[in-house]
Amino acid sequence: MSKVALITGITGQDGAYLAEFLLNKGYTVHGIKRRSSLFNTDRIDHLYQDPHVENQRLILHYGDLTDSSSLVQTVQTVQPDEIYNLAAQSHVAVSFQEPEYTANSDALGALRLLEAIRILGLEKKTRFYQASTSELYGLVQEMPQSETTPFYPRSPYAVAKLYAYWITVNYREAYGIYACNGILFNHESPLRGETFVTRKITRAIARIKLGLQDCLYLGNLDAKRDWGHARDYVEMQWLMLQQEAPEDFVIATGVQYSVRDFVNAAAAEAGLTIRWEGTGVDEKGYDDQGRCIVSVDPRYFRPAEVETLLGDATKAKEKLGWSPATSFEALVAEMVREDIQAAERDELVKRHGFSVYDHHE
Ligand code: NDP
Ligand code: GDR
Repeated sequence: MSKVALITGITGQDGAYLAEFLLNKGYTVHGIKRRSSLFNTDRIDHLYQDPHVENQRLILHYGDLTDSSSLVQTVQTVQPDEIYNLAAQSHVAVSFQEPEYTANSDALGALRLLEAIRILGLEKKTRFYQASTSELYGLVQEMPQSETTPFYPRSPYAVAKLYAYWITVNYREAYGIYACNGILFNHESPLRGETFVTRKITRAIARIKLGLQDCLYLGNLDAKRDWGHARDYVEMQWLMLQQEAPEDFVIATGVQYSVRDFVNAAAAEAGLTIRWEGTGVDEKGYDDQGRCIVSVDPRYFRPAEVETLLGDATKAKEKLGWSPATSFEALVAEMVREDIQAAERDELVKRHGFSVYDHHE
């Protein structure tokens, strides 16, 4: 019998990589997707299996982290060996605009799933992975950050994830559920949502290169992050559920770059060089021909910022034998390459007289 996994957030960046990873390992994969007025399965369409064929190994269920009844029903139907709770309102800046919804989905969503395991008597069967985050460190208390670094969340998102972190630990200790937190630092890919800074940069650089966009507007260029590749990080999510005893792990590359460094690397990958001038809100980046292609826009500043994150993944390296396979340079190159291909398609469409729309978010 193949193992059965249930992934919440299967339509997101990590959900797509994890679903593919688990299918390749022989799992039957169930995913929870939200009802949307448009198709929202783009990232997993290549894995889609017709529900009319026999032995379907990828099965989607409608559900929502804010709706206990859908979660209990799905867990009961699926009887999963492993649950990966990846669903979340995952955008830090948006969490300042939707704090209550973020708490409901990101904090209480984890509780609802753990309660489903408990109510259905699956404490000994179902293992639980919680997508915890380096945002828990927020206003960092030490450099680099490890499993023992104190938390200091700086956004409604991070505060909600703090609850989810502790409720996972609590259900492990109180009910003996195999439940653990992966404290993952930022991880990116060509599947990254377009409004996170890395993808926003690679997409804009590609479009500027092809004449589809004039300027990239960004917020805090000095913010520093430890950026890895999502494909590497989902393997770790699985590894964490294969140990004898449940534990929490930091996952990170141990290397840090600023947002400005990321812009420079992406531009170089696309054959552009940027000359920076000015400081703070007046900082701008110019190309070889003196055109302003990057500009700071204070609308992207956050009410409270996380200035610097750098992870220490020694425990994962030692206990799980895990280390990231993709370098910063390779990550940037892959993202820029894929966004140039997408921009080339748009450019072709535009050249043939059709409209191409853009978002500035
Ligand atoms: P994405 O934003 O790409 O995906 C989030 C997923 O959650 C999507 O499938 C989304 O559905 C779904 N979702 C959102 N709200 C709900 C809800 N109320 N009910 C059910 N599903 C919902 O995030 P990532 O894949 O990047 O991240 C995965 C998880 O890991 C998240 O919990 C995130 O907070 C956490 N994390 C991410 C890190 C990163 O750097 N990527 C680092 C550390 C933690 P839809 O497609 O319909 O929007
Ligand atoms: P983050 O990722 O907040 O770390 O959360 P994001 O890419 O949104 O921001 C990283 C840093 O870049 C700065 N920044 C901008 N950010 C965005 N989105 N847009 C801009 O224009 C911009 N300009 C500068 C931000 O201020 C910030 O300092 C991500 C999410 O995936 C979370 O779900 C996850 O938990 C953490 O990573 C780890």
